[in-house]
Amino acid sequence: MRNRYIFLILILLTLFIGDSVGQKKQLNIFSWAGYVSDDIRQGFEKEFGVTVLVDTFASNEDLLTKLMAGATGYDIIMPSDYMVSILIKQNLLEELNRDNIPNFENISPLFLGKYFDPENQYSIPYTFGTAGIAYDSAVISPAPDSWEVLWDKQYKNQFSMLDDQRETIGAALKLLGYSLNSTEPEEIEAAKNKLIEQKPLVKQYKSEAEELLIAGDVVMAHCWSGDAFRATETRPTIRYVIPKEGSSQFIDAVCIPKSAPHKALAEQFIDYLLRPEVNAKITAFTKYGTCVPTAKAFLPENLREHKFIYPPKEVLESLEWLRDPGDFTRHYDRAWEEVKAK
Ligand code: N2P
Repeated sequence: MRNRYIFLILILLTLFIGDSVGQKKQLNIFSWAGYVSDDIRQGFEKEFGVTVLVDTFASNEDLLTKLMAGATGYDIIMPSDYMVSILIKQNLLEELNRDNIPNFENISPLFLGKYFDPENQYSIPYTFGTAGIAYDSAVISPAPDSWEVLWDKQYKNQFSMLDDQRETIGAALKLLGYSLNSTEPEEIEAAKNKLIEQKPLVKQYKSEAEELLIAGDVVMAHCWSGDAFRATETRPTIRYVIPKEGSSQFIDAVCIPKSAPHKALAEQFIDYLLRPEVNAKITAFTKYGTCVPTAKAFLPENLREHKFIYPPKEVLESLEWLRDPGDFTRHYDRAWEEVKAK
């Protein structure tokens, strides 16, 4: 009899403990690789008594495809500027309730009211950066200053290109002297042909270029500024250049998808990210710029004004934002499919 009681109590205890663990709320983030540090994740988990899971995508188009295919379960997503406008148009984003995000006021006005979400009803900025070329100065000399270097046969199989249709078609468009946002079919055709011509030289199309640079798999990469910056920590001879023909700049945003299961928690997370000391951790980890000026006080000197993050004025003037080309997107889709299929 006594044994039976003990058995029953054990079962009840297991159920109870199991249940309270099962009840822990989960915040599901869908983001770029190398964007949410363990530090940020665990800080939120501890303070709010929840679990945070991070899943990654490699491009804005990947994110869109998954959301359009009905992916649910994500509470936080991190699209770039032009993709924010596309997601708004597709009615896939939840409006943010500013009352739940008091730290919104910490954001610099420089990063608010942009074309992709003029009232910031759906997005807050996470980081900003550029695309360019990272190269190992111990191997590549003279220092490249043009996209042309990515078509130079002597670097066959030694470099990677972003696995990103807008960025990579964009690099070819820029080399040809066109806009990143061209809506001229002949210009897209010319960029496509340029990329097909380049393809035999490319070691890999990969958006997480810092991994290739750090491993020494490539000595040059079409990549984003923060990823190049991160690679320099392991390989100090790595440099980053924004080609003279111009390139792209971006703001990556934080949004809540319409289908988010935990909206209130997602808003708490956004507010948490906007605390100056937490926001500083974003820059310290990703090596992209902070949109919260008071975060700079928590950053080491070298991250406050670094040229990888803050290019000089004449370089800034050569940058374009990627924009939603509307129905013309299918020309980009098709050109990219053809390049990848070759
Ligand atoms: C970080 C990727 C940066 C995203 N690994 C560029 N929008």
